[in-house]
This record gives sequence, structure tokens and C-alpha cells, in this order.
Amino acid sequence: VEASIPEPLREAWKKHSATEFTNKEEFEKDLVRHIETTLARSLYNCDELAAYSGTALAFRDRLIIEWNRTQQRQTFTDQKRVYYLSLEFLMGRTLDNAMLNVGLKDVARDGLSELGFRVEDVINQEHDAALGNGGLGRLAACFLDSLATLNYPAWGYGLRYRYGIFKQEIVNGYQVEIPDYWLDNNPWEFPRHEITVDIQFYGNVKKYQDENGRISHLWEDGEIVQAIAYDVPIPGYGTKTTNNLRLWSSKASSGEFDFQKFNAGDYESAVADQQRAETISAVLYPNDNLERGKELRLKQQYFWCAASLFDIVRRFKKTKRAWGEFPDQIAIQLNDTHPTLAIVELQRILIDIEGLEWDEAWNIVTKTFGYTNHTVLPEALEKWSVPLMQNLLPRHLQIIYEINLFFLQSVEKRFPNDRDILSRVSIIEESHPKMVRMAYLAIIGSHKVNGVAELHSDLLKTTLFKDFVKIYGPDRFTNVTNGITPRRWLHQANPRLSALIAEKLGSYDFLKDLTLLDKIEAFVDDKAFRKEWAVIKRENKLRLARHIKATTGFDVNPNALFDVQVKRIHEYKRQQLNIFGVIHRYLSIKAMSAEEKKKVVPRVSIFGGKAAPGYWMAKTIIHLINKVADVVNKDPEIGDLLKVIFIADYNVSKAEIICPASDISEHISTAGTEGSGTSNMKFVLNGGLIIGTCDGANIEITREIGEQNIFLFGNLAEDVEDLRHRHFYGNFKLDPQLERVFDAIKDNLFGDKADFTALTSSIEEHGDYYLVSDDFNSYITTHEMVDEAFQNQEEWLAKSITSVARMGFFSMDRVTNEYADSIWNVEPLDVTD
Ligand code: 475
Repeated sequence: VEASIPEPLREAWKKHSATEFTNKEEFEKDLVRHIETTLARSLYNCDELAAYSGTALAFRDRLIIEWNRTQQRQTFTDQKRVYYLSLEFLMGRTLDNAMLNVGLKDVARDGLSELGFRVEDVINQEHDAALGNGGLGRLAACFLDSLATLNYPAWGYGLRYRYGIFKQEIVNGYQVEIPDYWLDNNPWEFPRHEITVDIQFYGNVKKYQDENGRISHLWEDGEIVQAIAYDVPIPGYGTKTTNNLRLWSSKASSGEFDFQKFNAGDYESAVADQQRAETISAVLYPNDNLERGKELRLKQQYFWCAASLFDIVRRFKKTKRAWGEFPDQIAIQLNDTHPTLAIVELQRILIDIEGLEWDEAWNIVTKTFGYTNHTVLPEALEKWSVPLMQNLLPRHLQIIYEINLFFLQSVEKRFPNDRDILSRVSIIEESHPKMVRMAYLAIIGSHKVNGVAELHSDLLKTTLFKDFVKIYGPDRFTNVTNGITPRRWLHQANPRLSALIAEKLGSYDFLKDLTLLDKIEAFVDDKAFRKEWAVIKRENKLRLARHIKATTGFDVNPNALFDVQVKRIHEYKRQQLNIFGVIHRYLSIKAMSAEEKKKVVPRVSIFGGKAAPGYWMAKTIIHLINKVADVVNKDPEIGDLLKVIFIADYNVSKAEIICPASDISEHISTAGTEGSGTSNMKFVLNGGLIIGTCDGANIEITREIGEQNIFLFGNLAEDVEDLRHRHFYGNFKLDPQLERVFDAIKDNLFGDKADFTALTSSIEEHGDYYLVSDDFNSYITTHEMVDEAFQNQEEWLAKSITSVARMGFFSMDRVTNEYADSIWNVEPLDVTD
């Protein structure tokens, strides 16, 4: 059925097309209308939450008008599009970002103020959209911002979880998880009840021969779950382009809600079926850098891949192009291996449904996909058991075996004398049960594989994926070092600093071309500029201090050195190294004379981050931090010289307060373990210095800002294997200063020592896999250098300004252009043309 309005009637339509507010008066009109009608409230009944909802709805109207224009324009032009498949999009709040991106925050501020509201209070009503765990999910969100800002025709595809990442509370020093039910009153999504896809699970495969003698496969008798689309508009900064993030929600298909059962009076079990279907998109798995092989997770992955692929193929088929043009029109990027089934699903669609020959289909598939790897940690590499996959996705498993067969045959031909290579590179691991290695499948099904920082990409080539480099040559493997969006992480999080920079550079153009920041290096010796820079840092520290007071009750001294480590809690990220360092500092201060104490640089050690609910060691680290805080913060001998703060429920909106307020931040993973890290970039961009290991993007940050502006310490990646080997063979001697720390823990200084045995013995007795002891001395010494440097405030400011000036490379816009040129081969499309 033709749904479009007939040509002769379109004039009438266009006369009434929705319009956008452009000034304060129009904004207030939209705001009040939404509050009075959409929200059914009145001027006698409008609190800050209602003011937030009304403001959000007014901006949403604007976004959706631009969204419509952008989508029409992109469809009409029909040039190559990018689809970014990610199980996580850690978006944070939307309103502030939308105001800034469309350039109407001042209009909103003035309008709200005329009605008695402060824009900041209104913004603070919003709940974070927290559909992600950490770095991987936040990178996807930064991608969306840059893709829209740079006018790339691009869509994100993800899952619409009913529960995002859990909220963290700290009770008696322990992490407690609270469900994050976030969907009520979410104004930023548009349900598309008309856009649904039926997704099949289980069942079996029948082989049959058609009239031409061609063997075909029919996957039948499965269980059907329905995917429903929810669209989220993504506005670019300073452009009309508004892209789409499509999130799928699961629901029992109408056939599934069993009327037979219902009529037979078995209402309960009919409803149970419904709930089982809805479970698929119910909850985000709360693991970061860890895979656990749960069936429901595999269901989520297939549900989302199949719905997205169906949607992409449907859109392609509307253009009536030949299948061979598919890769010229479509690039699909896999955010880690979570969407790898999309490769298999596209092959299945092409051969089983569209009737293409295997080779022709496979050629299309491999030209379409790119795969980004984010971690080398073995526990994060996805493997699915063959029996599980056989049961849930029988046809897909067949296709995987087929892909593997053709692949291994080609390898055998090329390396006839290397027998071991076949078992090493096989997609199927010959274990009990057999396992499907998703990373290998992703490499074989993609034309490009990239790591997220230089060291990480090198490690992929020389260790994990070494054999594949031999097979495919080095060109399939590349590096694209991560970045961050300067809109959210400078302009939105640190408006004062952004304004100061804009004043000096004469415009806000640096928000679109971050390399322009280099012009502020000219002001590094300008006394007045330095002064303003320092004042802004102090104001940001005061803002954080107010947050700490409000949430923990502790007063912290804004003149102290703020030392921050906020990220997911993980042994490889080594928050334990940090807290042991804090204990060392505490013991040292306690041993000082009054005279010596006068020379101590006061510190506030700030921690934040969630532990995966099942990750016991990470939870133990949180517990220790909180216990140390209890003791240190009320020790009268310490006073202002040291405070320890754990900020509960670290998330994107808290990061926006924390990043601008640090003097130094910690990025101290065991060398070779962190893919890139992105908070390191956020802190430096906000004028904080960092202490870090030679790991991930720290290395490239050093190269950009200069090694005199960063505090590096610790063993190098190339030495890690050897050190671990030595520990294993009993050549392990605990660092004497760390021993002093452990003695204090064992003297029950921080509560029952038994609570921390697992942590101390993982180092003393079980090989110290993350080299905490090996790096301890250099860590402590480097912190002493930090103290010394902080005492020379003029030098410190020079380091801070110089570093910011040299951070242009780490813009997500640079990253996005690199993907576009070297992986996707797509061009921007200016929708205002
Ligand atoms: C890296 N998450 C950072 C960031 O590239 C890097 C894995 C499995 C299951 C669920 N979540 C994950 C990650 O692997 C992850 O977040 N990786 C991170 O990606 C962006 O900057 O170094 O650890």
C-alpha cells in the first residue's frame, strides 16, 4: 500500500508542516504547550521535573524535524551508509548535549529563567541513559556524536534494555546493586510499532532440492520473538544532520501469545510465554572485559543482529540495486565480537533466502564488515559452546562450519607443511565441549580488523592474531587510536574552560577541529591567562567538593591535590595498586614529626567505579578503599593532609563533574593490558595531568603532549611475560614497602584482615599476575615527583596548558574520519545542500 501523500495534495500538507522554535518567545510557547497538554500539568503544578520534561519535549520536536529531513535527504541521495552495531551505547544525559549541539542553550536558559527555573537545575533532573558498561559503550556514544557532526549518513543499532547498568550504592563499605529501571518518561525515543521483525530461535534445518537440482536449506519449527524498533535522534554539533540510533525491544509475537492456551483457561502460561520473550531485551549484562557464555546473552546477540540485518537488507532492497552493489552501499562495523553473528546472518539471508551462490554471497559479506577489537584479555574473548549454538541457531552453526571448512582448505593450500596451523586458526576449538571462537569468525568475515591504540594493535598482530597476519598479510590489520567527543568532554563538561579557549582563539571552531587548540600554546607564558586557567580549575574543584559533601558528607580541601581514579574496577586496571599507595602514604604521614608534616602536599584520593556483580576480587578492592577511607578520614593526626573518597555510582554525568576537577588522574593498568583507555584523554583535555603506565593510548598521549608533561612509571609490556614467568617459578620477593602496607592490613588496621586475604594473597602467594609488587616502588617514587611538581604551581599550570594545546589528535572526529577513509569508504553528505 502506497503510504505517501499524492503529489497534488502535498502543497496543503507543506503549508502545515511542523516548524522549529528559533528564539526565546517560540521556545517558551512550545515549553508551556507541552507542559499544559502533553504532560497535562499547569502553572499551579509545575515542578523542576515537569520543567525538564517540557524542555526536553520542546527540543525533541526540533530534533525530530531535523531527523526527518536528514533521513529523507539520505534516502533520496542513496549514497553509502555506515551501520554501527554495538550491544552498548553509554549515552549519558541528552538534553544538555542537544541544547549545545543545536546551539540554543542560551535561548533555553533565558526562556526557563523567565518562567522561574534555572537551566542547570532542569538539566540535572535527567536520568542517564546507561546502556553500557564502560569504555566500549562510551566509545559507541562518542562515535554517534562525531558521525552526525561530520555529516556521515550513519545509523547505530543496539538493544533497548529495560534495565541499564545497575546503580551502585555503598553500604557499610560494600557495593550493593540497585536495578536501573530507566524507561519511564524517557522523552528521547520514538517507538515505531509499525517497524517489527520476527526473529526465530531453536527449531531444525531441512534440506531439499529445488527443480534445478540446487540444494537448499529450510530453517523451521522454531520459536518466534518479535523485535520492535525504537528510534533515538542523534543531533550533530553545528549541523542540521540528525542521525538515527535504532534500538530493538523484544516482545512475544502475536502468534506466540497463545490464544489456544488462553482460551483453554491457561492464562498464566500464556503470559509466561510473553514474559520469556520480553526477557531478551530486559537487561544489560553488567560485565566489562568479561564474557560468561550465558544462553540469554547469545539470544540477545542473535535477536539484535537478525533484526538489524533484516532492516538493513529491507532498506537496500527498496533501491532495487543488484546484490553485487551491497558493499558499495553499506558498511557495517562490529563493535567487538558481540555482533559477529551478523556475518553469519547476512550469509544466511543471501544464500538461503535470496538464492545467491555461496562464493558470490561470501564475497559480499566480507566486503561489508569491519571488526574492532577492544581487548586482549583472554577472559573477554568470546567463545560459544557448539551444543548451545546447535540448539539455539542450528542453521547458523551449519554455516559457521561451512565458512570454517572453506577457510581451512585455503589455509592448507597455502601452508601445506604446517600441520599445527589448522588447529590453531580453526573457528572451532576442539575442546569439550567444542567452542566457536567468535574473534576468528569476525576476522575471517571482515575486510578490516582494527585495534584501538598503537600498542594494542601491535599486540594483536604479534600475539593473539599472529597466524591470521601470516594468512591474510598485514593489510587486513590496522590501528585506529580511540578518541573522545570534545563537545561533551570539553564544552559541556567544562563550559568555563571552553569559553576561555574560545575567547583566546576568537571562536568555538576548535570544537569542530580540535587541532586548533594548538593556538593556545602561544599563551602559556601569559600571566593573566594562566591566572584564569587556575581559577577555572579551582572552580571545578569546588564544584566536585560540593558534590562530595552532598553525597558522602565529607569536606575536602579544594587546595589539596585532587588525585582521581574513576573507571570500572578490574584487577588489570589496578585500583589495588592505587589504594596500597594511599595506605603507604598514610603510614608515612603517621610516622612523621610535626616539622616533617608541614612539608606534606595535602591530597584527596578520589575513587569511583562499579564492579561486575559476580567479580569478587573487584568487590574486595571497593571494600578496602572504603575501609581505608573510614580510618584515614577520621584520623586526627592526618587532618587535611590526606582524605580518601569513594564516589558511589560513577557514570557519565558524574564523569562530567569529575574530569574537569582533577589535578592528577591515574591510568595505571599493567603494561599491555588496556586496549586504549579514553578517560585518560578526557582528563588531559580538561587540564589535568596524568600518572600512568606505558599502556594503551597513554603512549600516544605522551608522544603528543611531550614526556615532560606526564608522569610515567612501571615495567614495559615487553617485560611482562618474563616477569610473570619468574613469579611462577618462585622467584617472587614482595616489595618491602608493599610488605609494610600488607602488615598494616594484617594488623587489622582497616577492619578484619580476613576480608582482604584474597587480595593480598593473590599478590604474595599466587604469582602477582598484574605485577603490583613489581611496579610498587616506581609508583611510589613517581607520586613523590607529582607532589614536588605540584608545589611549583606556575610550572604545573604550564604543563596543564601545554598538554591541552596538544590534545587535538584525540578528537573522535579524527577517529571517525580515519574509519570512514580506511575502513568504510564513505563520504559525508551535507543535508543542507
Ligand atoms: C577497553 N567491554 C578500553 C575501550 O575501545 C578501551 C567486553 C566484553 C563484554 C562486555 N564489555 C566488554 C570491553 O571490552 C571494553 O569496554 N573494552 C574497552 O574498550 C574502547 O578504551 O581500553 O578496555
